[in-house]
Amino acid sequence: FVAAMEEVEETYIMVKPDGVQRGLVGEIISRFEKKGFKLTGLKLFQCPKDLAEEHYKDLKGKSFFPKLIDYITSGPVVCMAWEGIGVVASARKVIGATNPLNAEPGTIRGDLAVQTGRNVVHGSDSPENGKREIGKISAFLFSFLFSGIGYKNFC
Ligand code: RTP
Repeated sequence: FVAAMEEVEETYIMVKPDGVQRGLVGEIISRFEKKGFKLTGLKLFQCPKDLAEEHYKDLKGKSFFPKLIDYITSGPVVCMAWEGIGVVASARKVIGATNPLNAEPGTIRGDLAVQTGRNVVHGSDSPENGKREIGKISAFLFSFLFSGIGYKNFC
């Protein structure tokens, strides 16, 4: 059913601390802009431990979970909301495989990273998680930094 593939979706993209420290924010934004997606929210912020744990709660039992939380909270991240037709799956393709050594050339991780534990960027894995992750981050920033600004307009 073709129409289902043409739905406008939203996804949560986060430049991880290594991407920010290496000066890759512009490069990453540029790739999504050139693809044709729309940036609808953006904020540089230091992710607190509890929000990082909530974001990665599905991975809580994994052996690498403590290292993952240390990594994500090791410096500022750039959190973004992006909108577009099929943006969730397409953004995952633009980002590439979790292990950068398996990521195709032309993808962000394929071109810019070598280690799973330093893989530069996150993208939601489903439209439901896109909405959930944007909702969480918006609620967090709204309550701590901004008042009177609506959902998604967290820049
Ligand atoms: P992300 O959520 O960050 O977009 O990554 P993903 O879907 O491609 O991969 P996922 O399996 O959800 O893992 C989340 C992040 O955890 C770190 N990780 N480390 N074996 C390891 O040391 C390991 N495996 C995963 C990575 O930073 C991965 O992106």
